[in-house]
Amino acid sequence: TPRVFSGIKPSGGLTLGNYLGAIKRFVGMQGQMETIYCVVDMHAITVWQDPKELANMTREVAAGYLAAGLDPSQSILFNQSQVAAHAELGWIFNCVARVGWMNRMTQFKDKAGSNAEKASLGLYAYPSLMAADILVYHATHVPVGEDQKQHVELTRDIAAKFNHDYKVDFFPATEPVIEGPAMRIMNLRDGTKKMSKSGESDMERINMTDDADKIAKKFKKAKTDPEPLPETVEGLASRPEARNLVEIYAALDDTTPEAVIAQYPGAGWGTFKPALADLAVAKLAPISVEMARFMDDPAEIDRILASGSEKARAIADPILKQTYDIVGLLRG
Ligand code: AQP
Repeated sequence: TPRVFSGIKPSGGLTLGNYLGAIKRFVGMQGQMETIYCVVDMHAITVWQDPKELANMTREVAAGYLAAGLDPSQSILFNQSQVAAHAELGWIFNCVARVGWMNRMTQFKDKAGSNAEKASLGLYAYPSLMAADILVYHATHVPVGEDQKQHVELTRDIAAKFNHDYKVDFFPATEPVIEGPAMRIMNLRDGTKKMSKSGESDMERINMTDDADKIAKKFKKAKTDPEPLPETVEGLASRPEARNLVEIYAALDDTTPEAVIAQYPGAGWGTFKPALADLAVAKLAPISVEMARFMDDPAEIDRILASGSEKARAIADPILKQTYDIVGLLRG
């Protein structure tokens, strides 16, 4: 049976990239299949996190899920560290995955930068824990943005090697679900870099908690080339900043870049940017109001995460037990 798993790291405030590339699609899959959505706090600590901030950001990601429409009675919502099976299977996968595979992961290279020697071992092994997050539920579908595609492919490689080494047909081949116009939302100041929670400047990103003025200001200051919008989408080909703004508009409005260009053919930035800001405010404001309401009651968020963790353990623990049996690890 199809089962969806995905997660978001509480490594900073949620961005428009997380919303369009992940959360909005998580909501779209709810009710269609069994859905399990996690706040992956153990991934967040692969780089330094202030403990108080980590707890706060974990609640903020949960509040973002709830405010956008994830419903704890329809989806399992929880934080990773409350379900020990993720870490336990992660260790087994560290013994299945090869160092050479990890060396090919582009996200590690991006995040570790030129000083890989000083990166945490956890950051290096991150994709192996991510494979465990997915496979401890035998999840078949993982909605992610383009940036995570390589990690889901590695998950398939780990599952295949485990099945092959132990001569079993146990872990499924997971499909990354990457579709729609917003799979890679770019940084507003540099159209060749992705929009990230932990990017240097706040002006690079739209945060889900930004108010209308901030959103308008950030789009107004967003980098563009001096040309107006083209008459057809082909004209966006070598214009990363222009293409990004058109794709953001399309994703927010549930339409295609073609339709956006058809609506604003040849428009100048003085017309398009305010229209984009108005659309973003119209879509995000109701969610940010709800997020603030949830954040006012942290005990309620903690209760929802604890109850989701219990449901998650009910699926994960038997799969982990079977894995231990296959590997030959005794568990009475
Ligand atoms: N810019 C983006 N465009 C589309 N999708 C995105 N996602 C993140 N940024 C974009 C998707 O959001 C989900 C959660 O990502 P994550 O928090 O686990 O890790 P990340 O991809 O490393 O996100 P950030 O925002 O860039 O965090 P930091 O700066 O802390 O590393 C994933 O499905 C991701 O594809």
